[in-house]
Amino acid sequence: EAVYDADALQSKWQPVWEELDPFRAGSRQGAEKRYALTMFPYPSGDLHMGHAEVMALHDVIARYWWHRGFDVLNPMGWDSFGLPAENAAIRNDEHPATYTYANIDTQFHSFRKYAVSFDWSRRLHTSDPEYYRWTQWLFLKFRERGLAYRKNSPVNWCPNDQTVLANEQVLADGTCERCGAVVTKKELTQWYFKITDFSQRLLDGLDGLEGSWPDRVIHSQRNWIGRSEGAHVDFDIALASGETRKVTVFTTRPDTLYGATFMVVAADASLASEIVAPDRAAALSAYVEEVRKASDIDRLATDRPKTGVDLGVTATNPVTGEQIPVWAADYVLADYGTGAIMAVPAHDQRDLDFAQAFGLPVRRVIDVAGAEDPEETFVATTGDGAYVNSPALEGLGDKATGISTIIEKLEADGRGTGTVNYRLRDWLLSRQRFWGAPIPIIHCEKCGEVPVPEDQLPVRLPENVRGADLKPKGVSPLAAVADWVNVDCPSCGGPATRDSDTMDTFVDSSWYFLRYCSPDYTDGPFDVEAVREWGPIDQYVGGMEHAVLHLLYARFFTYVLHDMGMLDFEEPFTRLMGQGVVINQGKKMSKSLGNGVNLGEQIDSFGVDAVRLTLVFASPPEDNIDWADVSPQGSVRFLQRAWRLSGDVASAAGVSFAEGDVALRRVTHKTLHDVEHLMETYRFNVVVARTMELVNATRKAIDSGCGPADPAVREATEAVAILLSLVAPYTAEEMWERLGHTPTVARAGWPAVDEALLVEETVTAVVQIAGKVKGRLEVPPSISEAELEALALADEAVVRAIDGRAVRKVIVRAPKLVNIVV
Ligand code: ANZ
Ligand code: ZN
Repeated sequence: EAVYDADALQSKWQPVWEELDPFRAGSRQGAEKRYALTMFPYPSGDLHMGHAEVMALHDVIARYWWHRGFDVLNPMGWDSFGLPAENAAIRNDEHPATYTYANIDTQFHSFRKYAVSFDWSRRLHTSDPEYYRWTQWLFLKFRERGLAYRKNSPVNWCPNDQTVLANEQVLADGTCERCGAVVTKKELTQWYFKITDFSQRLLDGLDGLEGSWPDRVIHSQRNWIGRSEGAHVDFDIALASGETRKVTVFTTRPDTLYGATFMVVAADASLASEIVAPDRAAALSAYVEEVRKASDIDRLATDRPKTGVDLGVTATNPVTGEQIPVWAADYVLADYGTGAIMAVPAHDQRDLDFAQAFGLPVRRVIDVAGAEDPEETFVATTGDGAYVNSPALEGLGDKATGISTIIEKLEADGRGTGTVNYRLRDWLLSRQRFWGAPIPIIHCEKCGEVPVPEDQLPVRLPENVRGADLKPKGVSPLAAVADWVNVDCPSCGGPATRDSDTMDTFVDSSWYFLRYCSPDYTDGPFDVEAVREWGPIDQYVGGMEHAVLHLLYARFFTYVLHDMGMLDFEEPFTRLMGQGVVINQGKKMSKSLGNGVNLGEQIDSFGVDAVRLTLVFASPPEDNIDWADVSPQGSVRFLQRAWRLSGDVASAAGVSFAEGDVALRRVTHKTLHDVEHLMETYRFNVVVARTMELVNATRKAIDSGCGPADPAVREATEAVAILLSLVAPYTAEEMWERLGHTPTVARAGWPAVDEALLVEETVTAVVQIAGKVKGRLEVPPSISEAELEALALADEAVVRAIDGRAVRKVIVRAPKLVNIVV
């Protein structure tokens, strides 16, 4: 007898599929189109378990769509700019392209072996000049629309990677997303995308994604955009020079204005140094030195001892007319709101801590029932209550009325306005690194910023750079490449220099999914018609570490391209599936723990199919998978069992019965029917479980008499092959061939479910009263005694026959007989 040999199946079928090329998008003319997308990998090393998991889950969907008759676009490429290639180039004295394209090649071959149903004709690499030409073009278009601009401001700086980082790339603990170093601040002139123009639209768009995107992703994006309603309130500051300067604060509680007993401005904002009294200036600059070392997270922490500097000037509270002191402190951030706050110590704990530390006055303006006086307890009261010490508000019923009343008053007096504030900041896109798309701008002393003319794109990266040339020095390595950086100004022809920064790699990945629709297009980043055909993406699958970064940036790009008239949709990803991660022995895999699982070794030991099946079967997609808890060996055994069915059917071919075993047919059709529903809710692990049950039922049917030649056995085995093709393509293809079909099972189509076979089989139960038949019930054969008794006693004919007499005894023989004694 033949043996199941995963290796042999892989070497047999991989070349056949490569020849057949069954997953070409557009190969099913006239069919409804579906776009399945999975996040493209970064080419560092070979594919790992994480990739294997995402791709296995993603492929279940794409392959299912082919079976269901759709014309499917399922492309793959590489997010191939970025730091690891640059670091490797420094180590190996090479150009970053060497590492990048070598790894792409390795990963490509692994993908092929792993047998994901990609359309490889659409492959792209973001580091190819043909691609980044359009990244640069988009940058210029954004700039034309005022959505890319340069400004000088304190930015997040990673001292290890020697580059700036976007806010989104600084983790909650204030460290670099990439390398874990503590991020500091540095004053630099940098390029930004004006994503803040889209805050409200990006927020509104999330409403429509509810139910189609994981809740936690929607939630994190809402938080990240961080909408707060409140007011801008103007305070006049009497400067030491005798002049008056208007300073605006942002507050979510303008109704507490009567309790604003001092004002605080961000120590590191220019405002502080502009208003400080001359005799306090030295103290301020010493303090600012300290502040620059702290991360934003630390600065906002409530449990941190409060520090600050009295600026030696006073502001007028616009409703009380009082002169209140103005301080600079680090707990007010320079780039949030207006960088200045009115402090209401009675009702804000940070303000109260500050007041306590520096002996500043506290005035309660809300009397919260049952709460003690914050002036005595040093616990700020934040609950609702009655307004006190607030002439314009006393007697008002609630906070909302208080807020709207004070805003009306401020607006009438010309001292403030109601406003909405967002936490979202503009996207800092320049990076002082080499391996990215150069920013296509030329700086000319005479003309200023001059865009590189479109017909001169791409601005190619120089090739004569390697190893030590790439060492981080705080400015981009490109700045030192003289023959690259020095150019003639495109506008006046005079001497000029190229912008030497490159773009954040998240720019590259913000539009790649559009490029896939027409990867070789040369008249623009994408063919508008092709995207109209395929877009938006019906199903996106990827890691949830991108909840805010990539998924927010890609949405922003899509909104802009929509406004440019290039897209007719605003949201790029109609449905999003987020999956957990593969861990080992309860912990994240890591070099230091030595608990890494090598994908290649797993494949060598168990075969591609068993690894894929194990990953899909382990848990619902969103859960983490602990590799220590799963059994790839068990998967191999199951695949063998399934495969053996096809052998049995093949050797019994020729014999045929008219009907086939109905019980097995019911199992087959019920399975197919249920799988259709399980697919909609991503219950892929249950799909595998149901396939296992079908294999067992088929084996049982063969053994218990109907034999391998029964057409119901063939039908069941074909269904198994098709179901397995979603997760274990090699085994499924081999089964398909043994069943007498030509490849490929991937394009076999989904078997039609016979509704008649879904109706559960019933038997007739007879109900007797005093030995006479009084009723008949159609019941499932598995009905319990109790259920049958209840059904019988509720039956209309039986109730009529009992006619109100007392029931003395009920004898039940499920599922056939009920005898009632009255
Ligand atoms: C007075 C007040 C009284 C405040 C009160 C709160 C409670 P969210 O909701 O996060 O938007 N704030 C404003 N700008 C700030 C900055 N640059 N750095 C630190 N804190 C800042 O928070 C808005 C509130 O945070 C504002 O409302 C302000 O304090 C503070 F009982 O103003 B509030
Ligand atoms: Zn010029």
